[in-house]
Amino acid sequence: MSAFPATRAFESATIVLPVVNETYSLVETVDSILKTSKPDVRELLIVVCEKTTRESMATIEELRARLGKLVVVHHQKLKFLGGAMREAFGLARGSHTIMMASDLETDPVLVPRLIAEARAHPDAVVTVTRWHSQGGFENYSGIKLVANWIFQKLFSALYWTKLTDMTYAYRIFPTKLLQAIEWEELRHPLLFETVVKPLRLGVQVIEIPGFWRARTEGESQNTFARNFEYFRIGLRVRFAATHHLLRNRHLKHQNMNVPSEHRV
Ligand SMILES: Nc1nc2c(ncn2[C@@H]2O[C@H](COP(=O)(O)OP(=O)(O)OP(=O)(O)O)[C@@H](O)[C@H]2O)c(=O)[nH]1
Ligand SMILES: [Mg+2]
Repeated sequence: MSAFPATRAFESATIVLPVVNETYSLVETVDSILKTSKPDVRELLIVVCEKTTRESMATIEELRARLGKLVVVHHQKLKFLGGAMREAFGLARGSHTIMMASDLETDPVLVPRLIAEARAHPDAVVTVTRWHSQGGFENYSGIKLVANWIFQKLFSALYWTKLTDMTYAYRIFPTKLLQAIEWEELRHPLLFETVVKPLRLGVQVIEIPGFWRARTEGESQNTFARNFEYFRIGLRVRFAATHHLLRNRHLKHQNMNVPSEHRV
C-alpha cells in the first residue's frame, strides 16, 4: 500500500501558470486551453511575484474580468519559480494539476492529450518528452541541447527508468500526490524534483511527445550555470529514504492553502 492517498479518477484540472513577463503569450496559452478543454478545467491558477511586470499584471486583470472565477491569482510568498509551484500545489482544487509555463515554451495544444492520459491513468504522472521522433526542440541552443541529452542519459540510468525527458516542466499530476510530497527546491531544480520524487515513490510516469519552441516574448529567469544545480536534487533524492520524501500528516504550512487574494 502506498503512503499517500490514491487517486481513482480524473475529475478536473487545476492549470498552474507562473507569470513574470508574459502578456500575449499568457493570453494565447489560456485561450488555447479553454478552446480545447474548458469543461475539464477547474481553475487557472496564475502565480505572480514582485518581479511580475505591470504589463503582465494588467493582462491578468483583463483575463480575470473576462473569465471571472475560473481565474485565481496568487501572490507567492516563497521565492523563485520553485516557490511559485510549491504554493500552487498546496492551493490546487482539481483532482489533477497541470504544471506548465505561460511563455508558450509548453505548447498548450497538448493539454487535452495530458488530460486524456490522466483520465486513463488517474494515479500516474504524465509528462511531455521532447526527445521523441514526434517531439523536438526549436531554437534551443546547441550547447544546452548536448548538455540536456547527457543529463537525460545519466539520470535515466541512475533512476533505472526508460523516461527520455526528465527536465521538461510540462506535466499532469494527481493533486493528492503533489500535496503529499515534501518539496525542497525553490528555484528551477524544483521542476526536476517533480519527476524524481514520484519515481522514487514508485508512481508510474508516462511520457507523451511534444515540441519545445523558444519564447518570443520576455526572457527566461534561469541561467545556464544554474542548470548544474539539477545534479544536487537528482542525486540526493536517488539515495534518500522514501519516507523522507513525504510530508507529515499534519501540514506544516496550513495557512498557505488559501489563495492570497482570498486571505484576510
Ligand atoms: N510566479 C513566478 N513565475 C516565474 C518565476 N520564474 C519564472 N517564472 C515563470 O515560469 C515560466 C518558466 O520559467 P522560465 O524562466 O521561462 O524558465 P524555463 O523556460 O523553465 O527554463 P530555461 O529553458 O532554462 O530558460 C515562465 O512563464 C516564467 O515567467 C518566479 O519566480 N515566479
Ligand atoms: Mg521559459
